Amino acid sequence: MSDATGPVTRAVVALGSNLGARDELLRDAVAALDAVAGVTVVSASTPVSSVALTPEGPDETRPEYLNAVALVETSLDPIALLDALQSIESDHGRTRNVRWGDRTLDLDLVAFGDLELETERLTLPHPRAAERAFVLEPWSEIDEEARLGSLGRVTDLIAALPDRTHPVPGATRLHDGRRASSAPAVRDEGATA
Ligand code: PH2
Ligand code: MG
Ligand code: MG
Repeated sequence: MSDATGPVTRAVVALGSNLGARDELLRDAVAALDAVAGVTVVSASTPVSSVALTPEGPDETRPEYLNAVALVETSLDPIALLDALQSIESDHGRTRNVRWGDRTLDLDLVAFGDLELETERLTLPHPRAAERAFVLEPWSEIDEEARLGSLGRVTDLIAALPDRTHPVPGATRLHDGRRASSAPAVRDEGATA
């Protein structure tokens, strides 16, 4: 199905959920993403909590979001990756009736290597990512050096934002970042060094 022989690109995927078993939905989505032929999840952040953003601004009367970011390596082209994201959304009960409405699962392609693209279906980098703490903060957790296209360092963009996300007590990373590396999966609990 996928072209596994194509060049490998590092892509950034933002995950969000404000309906249902949110943490489980995000974890399932990361596993489903990793299972797509031609996609390997390199790491995925700890979920954070954020107030629902609407076209009128933050709305505390709406269910809160859990948001996270996954870094993937893919041999797919950006549209094929977008198709895969949308099919994972549908598999997890996502319906598309209200723009910016409450949703079980939202998977947004934030960046695809350094590619700049503007088509009806897909704009890269994601045109609103720079304003969204719920994208930039989890991204910087898993890539401190991340840059958002010509807009510069993600950590600098975060510093310029008025709002913050909130940590979720007891939350753990959606992907530990070891599976995709060549390093053995050794746990370091109990190490004293
Ligand atoms: N996604 C939206 C609309 N509003 N608000 C938060 N906090 N997090 C989101 O992921 C989000 C949102 C549309 O995709
Ligand atoms: Mg979105
Ligand atoms: Mg979306």
